Amino acid sequence: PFLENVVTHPDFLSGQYDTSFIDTKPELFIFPGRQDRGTKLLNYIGDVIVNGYPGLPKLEKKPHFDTPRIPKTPFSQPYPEGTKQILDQEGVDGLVRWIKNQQRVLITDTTFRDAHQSLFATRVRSYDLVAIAEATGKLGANLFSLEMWGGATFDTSMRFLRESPWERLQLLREKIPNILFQMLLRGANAVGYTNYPDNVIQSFVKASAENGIDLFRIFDSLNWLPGMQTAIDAVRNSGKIAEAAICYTGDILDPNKTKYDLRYYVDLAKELEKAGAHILAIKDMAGLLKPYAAYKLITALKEEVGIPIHLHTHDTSGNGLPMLLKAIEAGVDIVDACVSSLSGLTSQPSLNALVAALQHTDQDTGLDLEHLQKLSDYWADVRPLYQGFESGMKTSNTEVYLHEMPGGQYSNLEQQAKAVGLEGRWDEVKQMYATVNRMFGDIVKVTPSSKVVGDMALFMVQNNLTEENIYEKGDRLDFPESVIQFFQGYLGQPPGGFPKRLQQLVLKGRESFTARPGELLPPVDFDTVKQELAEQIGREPSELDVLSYIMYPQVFLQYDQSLKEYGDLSYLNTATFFYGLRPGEETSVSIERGKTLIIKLVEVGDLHPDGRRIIYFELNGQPREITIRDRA
Ligand code: BTN
Ligand code: 3PY
Ligand code: ZN
Repeated sequence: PFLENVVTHPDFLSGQYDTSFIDTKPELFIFPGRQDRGTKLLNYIGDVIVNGYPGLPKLEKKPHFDTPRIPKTPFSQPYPEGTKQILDQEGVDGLVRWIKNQQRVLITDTTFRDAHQSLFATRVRSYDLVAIAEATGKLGANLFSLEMWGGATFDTSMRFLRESPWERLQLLREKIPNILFQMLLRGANAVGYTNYPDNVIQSFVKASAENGIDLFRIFDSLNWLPGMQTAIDAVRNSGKIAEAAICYTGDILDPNKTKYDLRYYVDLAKELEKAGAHILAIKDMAGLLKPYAAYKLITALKEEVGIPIHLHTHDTSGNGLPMLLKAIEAGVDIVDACVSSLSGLTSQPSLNALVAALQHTDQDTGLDLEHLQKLSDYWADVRPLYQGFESGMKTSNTEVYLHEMPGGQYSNLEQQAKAVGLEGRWDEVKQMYATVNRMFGDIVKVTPSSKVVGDMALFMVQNNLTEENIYEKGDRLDFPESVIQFFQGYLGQPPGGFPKRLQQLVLKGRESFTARPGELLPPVDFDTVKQELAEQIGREPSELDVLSYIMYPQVFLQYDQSLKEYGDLSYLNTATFFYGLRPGEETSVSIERGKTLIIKLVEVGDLHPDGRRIIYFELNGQPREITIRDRA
């Protein structure tokens, strides 16, 4: 709805239009035409001022934000050498040897990816990441890695932030040459929600490696090994680190939960080691791994596998830090945390607290608490800019042990529930999420399987379905597309298979399969796609554009349309991007080295009878008027 012209109109995109489309929707055929960058930016800012930013409530007045404090000390000093140099000089095997030789526990900082994915729906912009990148490289040089890409960031950066995920990677790589870059890769789903053909996975991994990713954390949303093998092989072939993940669910200490017991995890770990993993990850995406369970799990895994173990969790229950400490006691090699001002709740446990807890022990991390404080201060200043995307969760909550919702899903599903009219029924949705999991036979819930459970939960609450009445009412209902595809086998096979009765109810005669989807999907012909895309966007796409388009066709086209209409918005500061300007306020936008635009809002004009407003700006001191349609 934001980009309103013909090629982004839903009827046009879905092919549901005829020639009367032009007569009934003339406003969609007004194109901004060829404009200079300044005018394009004014159009964007004008639109945000008049209509607000989609997904944020439109405020009467732009809130005040403090300028984030960027630490000054490190800029004159060179980057200390870090793990990136070990990898580049000694290769993957050398790095793995180095990990094993460390007495201390190593730490991955997830601030640039999972922390904001889990706290505010993955909305952090490149602008705010790039601004703190150099300081992070210098002050955090003793970190093992930065998780800074993949997961939901690829989608959201184009869809909501109108910026290129690839450029983010390149910019950060330039500014952080010393710490390993880590991404989250959803196995055969890459960074999407559905399986892709094998050659797409291979090309995507290759491009990610070439543009700066060193370590790939690979998981399958059902813990189905065949869904991970192509990605593991592709990462190994790129000369990068293949970290294969076990997604943790249930509770190995609970004798009533037998489906995912210690044996299950140990067996899977051995399979992943055999499959070629350089590192084993325990991916506790919901924060279900409890402290004493962690001790037991890590102890067993250290006995049974030879590769280093990397532990990831979420602090939703409040048990995150004690859990990490028990895992460290049991000998885990690497753990994930994030700067304290973005830690806790559905995010990771606090890096600062962990570092403090280990000071003066034989596990001392070598990280400097004062340095980390500076990074945390920066993010404390940035956080209010994203407040509108935060969930309502105020405290940690052991309810997560009941609904088992991944941290990265919580704030998103809450937004989705509001969007489909279930505001005020969030408690019911959470309950239903647990019910759906039971109905599905107790599955691993992580993107994309968690999205299927979430979609089904919303669907059931909306349609007043229950575990009991679904078999009568469900005959007449079309289930959500993601649920149908899940039961067909498009996300792979869950341990123990699908519940047959529910599968039949959902599929209504459609066929299902148990083969690996990647084997059934024909390879993508990149040249053909490139031509098709060139025609759609009217320019020669880069290889990276083609990959983005294959991953997210509509989202990429919308992003490209945004580039044409508004230019590259990644240079705008975040307060202006989300909230525009207030009358009299001025902002400077450095659009390239040595080229700065000074934009001042003078006044917002009255609403004209035709629904338009004139916005009076100054651009580099020259008066400029922009006409914006008020969609209120
Ligand atoms: C600052 O100067 O304080 C913030 C730096 C932000 C840099 C942004 S990131 C996206 C865009 N592309 C660039 O090369 N620079 C800006
Ligand atoms: C993702 O796939 O984006 C996740 O963070 C899963 O935990
Ligand atoms: Zn996570």
